[in-house]
Amino acid sequence: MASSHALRLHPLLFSAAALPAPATAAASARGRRYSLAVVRCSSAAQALKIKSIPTKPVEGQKTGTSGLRKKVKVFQQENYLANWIQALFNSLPPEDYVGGTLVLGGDGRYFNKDAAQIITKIAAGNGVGKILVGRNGVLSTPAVSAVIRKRQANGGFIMSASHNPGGPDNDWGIKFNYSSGQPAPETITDQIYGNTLSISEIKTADIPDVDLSSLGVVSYGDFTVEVIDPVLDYIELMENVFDFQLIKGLLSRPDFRFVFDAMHAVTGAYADPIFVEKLGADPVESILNGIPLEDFGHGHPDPNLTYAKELVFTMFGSGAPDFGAASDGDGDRNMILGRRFFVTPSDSVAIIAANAQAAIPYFQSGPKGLARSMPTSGALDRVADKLNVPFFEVPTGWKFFGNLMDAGKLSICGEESFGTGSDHIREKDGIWAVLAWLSILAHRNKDKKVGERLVSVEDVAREHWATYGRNFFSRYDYEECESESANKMMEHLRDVDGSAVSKQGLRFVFTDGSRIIFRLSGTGSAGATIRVYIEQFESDASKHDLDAQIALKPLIDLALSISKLKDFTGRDKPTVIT
Ligand code: VG1
Ligand code: CO
Repeated sequence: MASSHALRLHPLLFSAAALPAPATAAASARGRRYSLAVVRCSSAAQALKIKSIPTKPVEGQKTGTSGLRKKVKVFQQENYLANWIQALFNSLPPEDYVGGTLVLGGDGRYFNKDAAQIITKIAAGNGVGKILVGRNGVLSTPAVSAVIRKRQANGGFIMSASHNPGGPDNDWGIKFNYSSGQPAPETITDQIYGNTLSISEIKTADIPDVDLSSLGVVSYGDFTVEVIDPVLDYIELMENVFDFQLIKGLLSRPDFRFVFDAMHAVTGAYADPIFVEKLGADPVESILNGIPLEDFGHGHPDPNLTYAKELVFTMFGSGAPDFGAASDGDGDRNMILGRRFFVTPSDSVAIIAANAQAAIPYFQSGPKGLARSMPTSGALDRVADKLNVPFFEVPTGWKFFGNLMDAGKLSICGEESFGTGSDHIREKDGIWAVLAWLSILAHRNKDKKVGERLVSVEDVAREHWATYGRNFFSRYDYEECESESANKMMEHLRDVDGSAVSKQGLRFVFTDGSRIIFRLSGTGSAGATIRVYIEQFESDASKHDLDAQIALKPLIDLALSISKLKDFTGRDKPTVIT
């Protein structure tokens, strides 16, 4: 098989132009029931004093796949963050922020508290009317998107490096979302970068640090900061999208066991109020690592088979629960597991799309359209075909889905990198994906009596493959390789057919539809991460049982040999296999 692939490969370049258009947080989440009693309200009547601080450009402030991500120590350099924030205001039309409202939140990682004060003061210094900030600066990425939309804000800041580790020696990041709740498009991020290269002045308000620890409103002249509950708006939205009674019926069954791993990251603040308090999951067994910590408990908050170790151990061990899930640093990714069964994210989005109309009230008229990022497997394409709805392929990164959603053409979409979501907001949404899966299982099992065999996660996936065929998929990540050798490897691959450079990566598509894709990550903060994506379709149900690593072995071997990956990088094993 490998040699026939080798003879018929057609390297294609992917071009964007071709496309259609902390402990305290958990405690405060619990405390929200009493929150109305502690609302502060104060104002300092005098006019706001604005200071102008001279500054110099700093190199390297170009945003990647999702915002600006660097080591904390880099962000702690004088004016490093302030420069970027001021460059952002210099890039936006004044009518988009002067007198307007911006949302501010983050995943609770180290440096967020300092950053929240810096951002608030520069926003005030540039004429922003109001900052809506999550208590203690906490808001998950999907919650920021939800709050922007619900409160009709002009945009918002997300303080997070997402799945990258946190703490004084690790990563920090910042991202700006626009009024639809969607990550700023490249036109804006390119302008911000341009402005970081010529910046000479930072405008900041001369106000004291704002107390973000309790709910309330405080004003300085015309500028207001409102500290909001990080969970309430988001829960309300989830209750509108899903049938909570249906899910509660499943989670309170004595014969269904559920576990969610918050990885000591932001969803720790959301998991208990949603899964336990609202939906009746077991308060003792169901939440793992539920206390958000500034360094994620020294963990790597990336919900995959390598880094979500505790969950994987639980779900693949004896006496495993029926359903397991995890989310990342900022709560936008998800991993779905059944008992001793991994649902690959490319399959997960396809399965959610195929079952959405039946199981999720928000989609009762059926999805309007479906979309995936380029390296994500074609499983979703087959569902779009069958449902007879429009289908779109976009480059890697959630910012490319928003316009299609705003145009009413897209309801459900996903990325192979554990990102799944819909047009209820403009970000991928980890808890949404978990609730979507629980809805599917609840729907399938709603008439099952206790003691009857329940339809499992694995059953749902196998049925899906039997209907649509199986797109075997795997991704190999080689993290923190030496940048120069990674670039040389990509150049070597381009030389395979002499094609031009494309920042979206390089893909080899075979006549049977199999694909090998090579990409360099745009979210790392040190060295280069090489991603190799491998996909092969199998319609024959008798072969669906195969382990993906076995089914894909010939293609994987071919990918490693044509890229000469080992020669270039010296790596003989990937850091992460999905
Ligand atoms: C990765 C993923 C991409 C995702 C991005 C942001 O980017 O591959 O699909 O959109 O992270 O996700 P890259 O360039 O490293 O491959 V998150 O949860 O880190 O904001
Ligand atoms: Co994330």
